[in-house]
Amino acid sequence: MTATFPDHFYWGGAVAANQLEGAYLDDGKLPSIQDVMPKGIMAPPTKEPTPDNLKLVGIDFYHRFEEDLDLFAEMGFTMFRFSVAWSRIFPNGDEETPNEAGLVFYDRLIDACLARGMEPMITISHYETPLHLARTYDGWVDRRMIGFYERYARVLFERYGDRVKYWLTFNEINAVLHEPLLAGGIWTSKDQLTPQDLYQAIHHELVASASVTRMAHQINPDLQVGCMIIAIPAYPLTPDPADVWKAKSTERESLAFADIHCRGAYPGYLLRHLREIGVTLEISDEDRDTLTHTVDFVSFSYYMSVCATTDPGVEKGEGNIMGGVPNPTLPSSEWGWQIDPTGLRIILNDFWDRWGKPLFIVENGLGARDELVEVDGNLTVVDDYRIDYLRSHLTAAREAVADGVDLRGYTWWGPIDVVSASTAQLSKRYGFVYVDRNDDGTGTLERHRKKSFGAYRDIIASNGADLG
Ligand code: BGP
Repeated sequence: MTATFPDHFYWGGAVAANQLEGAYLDDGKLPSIQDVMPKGIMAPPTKEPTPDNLKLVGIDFYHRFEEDLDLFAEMGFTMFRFSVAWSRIFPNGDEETPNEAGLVFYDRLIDACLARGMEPMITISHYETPLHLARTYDGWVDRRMIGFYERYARVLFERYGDRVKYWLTFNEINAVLHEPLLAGGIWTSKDQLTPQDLYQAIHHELVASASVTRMAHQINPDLQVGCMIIAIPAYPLTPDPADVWKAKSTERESLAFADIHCRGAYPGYLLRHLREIGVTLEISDEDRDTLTHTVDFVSFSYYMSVCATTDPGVEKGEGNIMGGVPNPTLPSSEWGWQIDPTGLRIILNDFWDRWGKPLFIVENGLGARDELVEVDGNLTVVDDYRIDYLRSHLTAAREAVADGVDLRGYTWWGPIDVVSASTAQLSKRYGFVYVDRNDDGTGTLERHRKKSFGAYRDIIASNGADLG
């Protein structure tokens, strides 16, 4: 029997404010950390925003979102995941009152989604801590961040909670382990940051996440709040049990974050790790109580898998924020991310078995260089490689559903080309819609449907039955 997706499955796309909105100082916004990261994670931040930073203009979504949402509606999206730029709402982050003009922008965006039949899913914090909080407080190292974040989240829930049901607290919260500035707003450079400060910052983020989960439920019991992690299955490079254990430990670095969100307490294996590296966390009784407020669902990004080995002679490959040992059986993208549809089925099953909570794939996609060509008088991209990626991953997800996994939705990363989070390039494109903007900042910003646009539209129209 062919596997099928459930009725009412959500189909859509996902983006982050800093990677597409542009308008980085409009209507009272102040810079976020992204506005001083012109090279993404590839270089240290600059002192001030510099013109070579593509994110300052992004793809000008701030002014063109109606037209872009029309394209998403044409593909049949029923969900659109986006983030709120914290520094539009609280420009410095530590003000008492929010910036009304920033709130109005998201009123308009939410209403535009609803008018087109798309359920909004909001990421409260997606790699875009207000710059002032990073510089003045060292981001999440400072416990006062919990209060700033709670105030910000309360404003969002009270303002939009009547129209927005699905919320994610932090994008890829586990990325803070590897990229403390990006995911923790921590200004101290990676090589200077102590494990003590890093894990205390992580603790503050986890408490803040649980605290606003409780808050959302108090404000409106219908709100659904999820955690969001980077999901990267780690396979043992060899059958040597030492490699198997290494793979398990590698996965646990990430799973710990969702274990805490789902079970409401630190797992024993993480407590052991903290003891072994000499970290003593400051955890109050109130913190422990707050952590018991667990999430309604688990969401994750999935791009790739890695291998793990204890052999010191094996080199790590390129890759997503986490990196890892390359798998000799898998092909790679132009950026070294290994393409592994079966890995998606594996983690969907693992996550369902582990937490028994509904799951959302809120990011999945292929970053590739695209060539704009003319076909039948229209400019387009013949991106069969992206269509293959899409179909193979959805086939794996559909198998997981047949395995009994409670999967609720799929939002492709970057349904329209956006600036890359890791490399800050525009040439690393994920979209079904091409945006005419180049790495040197040139381009008309015009939008063009790629071949994959029609493929995704057909998949959605058939509720995932038509996977080629
Ligand atoms: C995830 C981030 C996104 C996104 C995506 C693709 O890690 O949540 O913000 O950009 O990866 O990564 P990149 O843009 O680096 O190719």
